[in-house]
Amino acid sequence: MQVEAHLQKIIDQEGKVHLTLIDPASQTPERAAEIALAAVKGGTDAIMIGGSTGASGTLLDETVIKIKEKVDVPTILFPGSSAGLSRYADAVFFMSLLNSRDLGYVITNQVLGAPLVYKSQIEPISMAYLIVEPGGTVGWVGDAKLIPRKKPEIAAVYALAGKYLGMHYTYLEAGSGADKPINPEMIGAVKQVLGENKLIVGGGIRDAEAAKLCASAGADMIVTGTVLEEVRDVTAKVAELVSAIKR
Ligand code: 1GP
Repeated sequence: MQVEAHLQKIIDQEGKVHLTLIDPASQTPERAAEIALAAVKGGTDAIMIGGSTGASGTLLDETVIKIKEKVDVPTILFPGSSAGLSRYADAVFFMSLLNSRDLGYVITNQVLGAPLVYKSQIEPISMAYLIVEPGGTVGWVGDAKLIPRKKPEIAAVYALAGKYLGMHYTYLEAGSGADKPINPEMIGAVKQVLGENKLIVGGGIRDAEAAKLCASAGADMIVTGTVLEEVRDVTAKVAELVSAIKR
């Protein structure tokens, strides 16, 4: 499956993409697959699988396998390190945390992970990963020099550098479970410099209003994770988010 081309097609046809994030460390592989199936019924376009802590090894492999047994949409790895790779997934966000102070998250994990991606059938999708205040667990683990919420121009120059380095996607991350999503001013400033390159926004998006605000400001793809672990009716919640962002 050519995942990047598939997502582009959805953007061409429906305007925006919704991504469901599942952290293998948060539930059993069986429960992860149930959440994925419910999300697909609600209209999500792909399942992202990953997390900052504990999303590796057998648990990661089994989570990917179980999800793939239940759903047909692409599975995309969202690795916290080179340990976050699984040969069973369709694609990987091959990302560099550009605003990390730790070279490990900028390039070393990518070097360590590259051979597995090369040997497997996982499709790498190049991505600039930028962490904005408050940043949450991933900001701490990734030793990010957090981009201030009210400095859209800093996010924009990082995104521009990522684009010039050849990255196709840019991900603006507020941190999983953030109180508020990335603000529309920052999303707009980043999308303006990205042009046709794709912008993903995630962290703290819990309802239709927030999703719509991010999408209207310029996000091509919206990620939701935490809220789907919290609600009883995953299908209804995803349907609410999807209908808020799609044409
Ligand atoms: C985290 O951006 C994602 O990496 C999703 O955030 O869990 O807050 O939806 P939430």
